Amino acid sequence: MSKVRIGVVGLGFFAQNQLEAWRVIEGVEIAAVCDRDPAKVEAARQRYGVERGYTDVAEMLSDGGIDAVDVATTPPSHRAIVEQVARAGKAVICQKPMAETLEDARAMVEACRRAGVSFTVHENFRFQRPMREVAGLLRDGAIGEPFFARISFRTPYDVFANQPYLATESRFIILDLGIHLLDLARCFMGDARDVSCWTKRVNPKIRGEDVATMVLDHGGGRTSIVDCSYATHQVPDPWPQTIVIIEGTEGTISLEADYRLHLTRGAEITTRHVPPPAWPWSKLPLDIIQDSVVALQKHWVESYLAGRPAETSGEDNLKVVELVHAAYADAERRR
Ligand code: NAD
Ligand code: 89Y
Repeated sequence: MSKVRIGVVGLGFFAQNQLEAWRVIEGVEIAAVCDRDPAKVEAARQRYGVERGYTDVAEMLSDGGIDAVDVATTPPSHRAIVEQVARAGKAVICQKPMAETLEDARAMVEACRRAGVSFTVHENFRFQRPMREVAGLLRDGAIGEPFFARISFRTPYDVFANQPYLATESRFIILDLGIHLLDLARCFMGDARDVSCWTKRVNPKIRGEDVATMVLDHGGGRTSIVDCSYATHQVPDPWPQTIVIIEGTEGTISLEADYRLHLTRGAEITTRHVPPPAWPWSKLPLDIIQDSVVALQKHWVESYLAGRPAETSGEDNLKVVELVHAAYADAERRR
């Protein structure tokens, strides 16, 4: 069977993980790379052994020979590129956040629906190995009916060193990082129907909020607290780990730092160590995210070949984008 031919657009900081992952996944090949910066195109062509390189998406698409486009540019460019790819009739994967505004996100989902192309968001936190384990326990009924969750990501990590654009955005932590945690909350507790939110900027050198606390109503008395901070003094720094607690009618699941997963039922506790598998390019402590990229992209290939939407389809992810904007609206109302 011929390989699925991927064109990767945006060859910056995070795309390197996506390119490494495509290389180890069976049944796909990187057919072309594209970035508006020619130096990055040349570097990616050399490093990943890709013949075709472009500085313009339109040119890459018109040359043909591509089945799907993986968009790893920064958010302001997402809508235009996704719509362009949809018009060309190709499947599209787009990094989170799908778009900066709800209006753009809705338009992107609609454009792909109208063009009849599959649209997936590269929402990878739910593909982290420990998160798959937690979801599996919930699915197996290990704690009965879940009624409370806390999903927490707090760190002093200097995230702006690798991603300087995050310091200048008027909206930072919910749109960039909270979006992953809100998706996890949905994944574990079901869709949310309401969100309350409080935000704060602690770091005076950045423009947006770097601390957020959100309370979600999942219906039927189920609630979750989703909290994140890039301003927390903490030693050792858990970055980039997410801490999870889920309480259910028959037990509690607790994912602590260093991937210790506890399952408590009555007076009994069982503990497992669930670290991510290592890849040749894994770089501690980012290995958890790097492995999730492989897992998501493998899932995408399986879904694409089976002709079904991926778990993180555009339509599904729109619900997370809606939550993000509802959270900002609530925080602004309180202010
Ligand atoms: P980056 O600035 O390092 O790279 C973006 C690249 O896109 C740059 O090389 C830029 O030249 C290129 N680009 C921008 N607009 C373009 C256009 N119209 N055509 C062609 N190339 C264009 O950014 P990054 O930190 O790699 O972030 C990229 C995306 O990845 C963002 O959406 C970010 O939120 C996401 N991200 C996800 C994770 C995760 O864990 N899922 C982690 C980091 C970043
Ligand atoms: O961009 C963000 C993401 O998606 O995961 C972590 C991150 O790199 C910084 O908050």
